[in-house]
Amino acid sequence: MPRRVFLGLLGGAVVLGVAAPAIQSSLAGSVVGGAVGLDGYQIYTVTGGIPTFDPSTYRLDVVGLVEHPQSLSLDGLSLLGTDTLHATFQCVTGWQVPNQTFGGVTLARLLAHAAPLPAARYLNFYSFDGTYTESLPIEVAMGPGVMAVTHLDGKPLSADHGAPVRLFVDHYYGYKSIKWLSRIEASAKPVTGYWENYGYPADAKIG
Ligand SMILES: Nc1nc2c(c(=O)[nH]1)N[C@H]1C(S)=C(S)[C@@H](COP(=O)(O)O)O[C@H]1N2
Ligand SMILES: [Mo]
Repeated sequence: MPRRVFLGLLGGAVVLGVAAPAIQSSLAGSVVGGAVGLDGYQIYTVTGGIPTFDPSTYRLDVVGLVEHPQSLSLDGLSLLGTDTLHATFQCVTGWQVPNQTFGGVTLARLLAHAAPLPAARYLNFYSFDGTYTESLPIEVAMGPGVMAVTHLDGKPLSADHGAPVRLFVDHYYGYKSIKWLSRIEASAKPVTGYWENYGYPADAKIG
């Protein structure tokens, strides 16, 4: 079975609410046992599809409890500079991809422009797939291993991997690394992450 079909089934089960967390884990496990992408990643999408975007109108919004809300175009984002991070990508289901080079802008740098207010305790993340959500405590998000990623191994991020911008959170399981990122909200409270709603721990730190 092509993995897209597999993931479509997984997404469908989630939408219908018929899959308990244990069943979902075993479905995710089945995907891992199936086709592996050429680059070693499994491509996951809870909606069953890869969302499209227009590079000329795409914006990454930084909103909520911030002094200076941002609405960054791709050019605006790249003008903030380029950070590079060498790390291993690791999914909670067991697969991992070592020696990855992520290019983009650390959230610390991004957030320096937005200037979070003292009441901001979390960053909440939203995908333009319309469904996936995640959060991080702001002190974690400000660390050196958390990046708005636009490049993987020197090439622009592919649509499958979350183009034009995905999060990468070093030392945390892959479900924190939301794809197709379009909104970052500084908040007093964390939003419930997509998988956290099905029982995955909100603190996804590895080890
Ligand atoms: N929008 C969105 N982001 C997502 C997911 C998803 O299904 N949708 N899956 C998460 C999980 S569980 C993992 S392991 C990684 C997988 O990244 P990849 O699809 O680039 O391999 O993306 C994370 N971010
Ligand atoms: Mo994952």
